[in-house]
Amino acid sequence: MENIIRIAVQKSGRLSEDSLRLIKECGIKFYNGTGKLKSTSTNFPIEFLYLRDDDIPGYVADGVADLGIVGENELVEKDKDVDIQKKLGFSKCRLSLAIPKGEEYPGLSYFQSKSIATSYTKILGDYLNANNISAEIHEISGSVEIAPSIGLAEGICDIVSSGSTLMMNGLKEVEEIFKSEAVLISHKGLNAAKMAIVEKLLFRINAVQTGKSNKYVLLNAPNDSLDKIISLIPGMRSPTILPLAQDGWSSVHSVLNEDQFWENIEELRAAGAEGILVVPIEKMVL
Ligand code: PRT
Ligand code: ZN
Repeated sequence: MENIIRIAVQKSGRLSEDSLRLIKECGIKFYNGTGKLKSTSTNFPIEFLYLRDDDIPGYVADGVADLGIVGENELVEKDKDVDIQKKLGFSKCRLSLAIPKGEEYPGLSYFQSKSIATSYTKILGDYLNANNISAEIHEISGSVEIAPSIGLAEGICDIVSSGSTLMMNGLKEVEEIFKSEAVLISHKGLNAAKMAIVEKLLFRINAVQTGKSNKYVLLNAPNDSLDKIISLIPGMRSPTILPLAQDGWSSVHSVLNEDQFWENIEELRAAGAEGILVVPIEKMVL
């Protein structure tokens, strides 16, 4: 069992699909039939445990799992001692304070001596302490948004992404107290054999992420504007220039960050570029 790592992922919920997709994009094959609690990859030394997200930080801290994918909100709330290897860029959300929308909000002092319903008692408690507010924290595990309307609490602290759940429940967001996204965590003190496998996985995750933020761009350009166009899309080392069958024209191939492409598109066209194709990159190793 030494030369295999175990990763804990959410069994079903907002993190599961993106977690498994990322692993698949890394070229790691596995079968996750419904209802399975455990599976093993056929082409990479990794085993999967399918768990509730609440349990993932603890399993990784205890070393039952070597790695885990979990939201930062859950990780910080559970207060477990693990290493964060990488932010994964999905399941982005925020933890916010909200109050009934008709209430006037003068600032954080609003919450002084009030009651707040939340599932995140640690993050909220730390935040209120740091801001010298003393409020009564009412712990509930779900449907936090209905607490004010049924008289359970005066405000709430919960995860928000689009904000529509707050709106539907007659609440307004007044303070963002924590920003979260999915993170890859690891057990502290993994041995060298396991760490080598983790490094291999990280290498692949980086290649997938770098590929996603870059595009392969192909365009046709008149030869007399090539210098200008090359300066706009410099590429990894330098662009590839191939002559077209038509005299005086070339095809230019380059790789660039998508934002950089959009920033330069007008100048590229003004310089005579045409037939511009932007193609996704699956993996990219720098
Ligand atoms: O069963 P298990 O315990 O594994 O799952 P869970 O029900 O505890 O968690 P799940 O699957 O709902 O969420 C997992 C993680 O996804 C969270 O810990 C966050 O890190 C992240 N995440 C991202 C979200 C949201 N977006 C989100 N919108 N978690 C919850 N929500 C809920 C929020 O609580 C609120 O009820 O969605 C509602 C708000 O959404 P909007 O879009 O209306 O603002
Ligand atoms: Zn949960």
